Amino acid sequence: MLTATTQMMMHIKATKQGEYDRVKEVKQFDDSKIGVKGLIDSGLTTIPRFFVHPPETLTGLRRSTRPDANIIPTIDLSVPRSKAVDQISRASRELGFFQIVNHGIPLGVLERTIGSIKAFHEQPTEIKARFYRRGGMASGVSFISNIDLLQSKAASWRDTLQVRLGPTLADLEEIPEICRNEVVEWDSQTKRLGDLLMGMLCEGLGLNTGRLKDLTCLEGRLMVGHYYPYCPQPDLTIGITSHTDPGVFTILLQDHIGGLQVKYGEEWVDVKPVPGAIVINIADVLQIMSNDEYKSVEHRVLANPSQEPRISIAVFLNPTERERCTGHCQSSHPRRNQLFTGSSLTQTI
Ligand SMILES: O=C(O)CCC(=O)C(=O)O
Repeated sequence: MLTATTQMMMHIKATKQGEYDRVKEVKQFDDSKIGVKGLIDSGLTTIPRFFVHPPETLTGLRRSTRPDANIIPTIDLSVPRSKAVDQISRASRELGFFQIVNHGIPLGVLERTIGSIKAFHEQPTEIKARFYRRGGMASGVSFISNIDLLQSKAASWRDTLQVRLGPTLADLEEIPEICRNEVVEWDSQTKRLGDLLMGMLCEGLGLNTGRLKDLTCLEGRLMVGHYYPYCPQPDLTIGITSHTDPGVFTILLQDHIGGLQVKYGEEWVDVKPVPGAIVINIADVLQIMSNDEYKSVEHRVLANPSQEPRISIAVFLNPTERERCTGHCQSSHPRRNQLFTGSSLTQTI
């Protein structure tokens, strides 16, 4: 019997020689459940055509060459709180991104968390395939290659494990055993850190420390564990296309490989991996709630040219009662919102 990988490879070969049927090729890839990692493991040396992005995405895909490329600040949380709040507030207003060190999460936990997500993705396809599901997270867990595979114009070079952390953690039996303990630990660590940062971000706006938390902003939490395998043609595709995050803010752990870039004016700057650091970025809801004081900024990840895979783990913080936070405002450039209802930033609803 032919394996899913062999069938997939035969199909790609056939379509290379004959007519290109994009819909069929995408479906075959999705049905195979092998993910991008499976393609690379099968010995593929050129990327399937549906991963090739249009020129507007591919132009300027390179690591930053700016002399001041290290523009994203690293903030030490062990300094006096008022000083850290000032630095966080400035970075959130000017760049929408910063890194933090001395955040209270031990290095061993960071390493174990990354290691467990890597281990999940490096399991045999048959094991991962049990979690491969598209269209909903009823169980709170899914493994998938390209969440938007069926809608997007071009696929991106990464696979993802998603786990719902809050308001209620996914059932423990649903979380893959290989990373279960680490995901549970990461949930409690990022909840504590999220609470701390949320308070500091409020203070940076002149608000009561608990304001965002009272508005349910710490409750909805989704974790995504990305795996960016080696890409043989990194100039033709991307790891994640340019986007902003929809929630309040994001807590991102990345390994040492690099590839995350942030829009800075008309340029893209690298978020260089700093050992032991965690990346924080402001997301759309907080930009709206802060009347554009804090910025939700476009970011992307380059396809990974290194033989070693890149791992990153994002926890998205979302309000469970979004309307209380943003009203009916859909735009990221509102005139006014529910957080600041009067002339004073400290006035609350
Ligand atoms: O992998 C990364 O560094 C960024 C991930 C990201 O932007 C996302 O999951 O939305």
